[in-house]
Amino acid sequence: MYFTHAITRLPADSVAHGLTTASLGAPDAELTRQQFRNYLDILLQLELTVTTLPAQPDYPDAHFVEDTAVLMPELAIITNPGAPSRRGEIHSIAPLVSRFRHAVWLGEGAHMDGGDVLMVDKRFFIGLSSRTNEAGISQFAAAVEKFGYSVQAVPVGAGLHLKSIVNYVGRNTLILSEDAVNNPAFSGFDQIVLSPQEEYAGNTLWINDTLITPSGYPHTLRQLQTLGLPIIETDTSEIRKMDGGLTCLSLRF
Ligand code: CIR
Repeated sequence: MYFTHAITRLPADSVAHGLTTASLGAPDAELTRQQFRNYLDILLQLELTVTTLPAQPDYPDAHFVEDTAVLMPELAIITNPGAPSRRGEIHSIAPLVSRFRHAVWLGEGAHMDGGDVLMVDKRFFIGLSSRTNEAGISQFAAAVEKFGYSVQAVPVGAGLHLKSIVNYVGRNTLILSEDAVNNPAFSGFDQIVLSPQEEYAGNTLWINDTLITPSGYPHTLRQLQTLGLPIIETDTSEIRKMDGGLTCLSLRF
């Protein structure tokens, strides 16, 4: 998958009012924006065309745009986010996504966060989580299977989303938590297993064969270096305080 575009949203001053389980204290809004700007610089350095939407102060989680849509070459799914406080975010994302892709909306009672959707070529692994339900996965599958995609549900125990604990990092390799290692869904891949103290670094983002990884996770960095791909480290301390990571901050297509 080669990406040419990204959609992002500026974090609002109200970021600290978003949802979190992290117990790491309140994020600083200005430092959040600085870390976001550094992230934009990386996307631009990778030659993506980036569209950045204005901040949405009434939706303090809205800069985690990944949760609102899933884009593939043939279509886009507009999700119905699992957290009630985030459902309104889709109304400002959908018109923009619709400029690039035919958009299919999940219906009533079907819930999904894009953070649960891991796409590897024509395969989707979708976390069955506190945010994504079976109806969400089956409606998603009905929309994408006709384009030759397979969909496999993966129950998520620990962590907010599937991609909080499993990500694709190129070279037929997944980076994943110890909990996910023995999941048969992932048996066909080479695996980089995260040490429990560095689990957060599992949210490493693979874009056009470059890896973007949070700074401050030296063991994971050494493991990633074995892949031989260029690696960019960036500080996400404030994003992490709100349960966010590098994948959440953009929609890539
Ligand atoms: C939330 O709880 O919804 C946000 N505070 C964090 C969302 C992170 N999104 C992602 O990992 N895709």
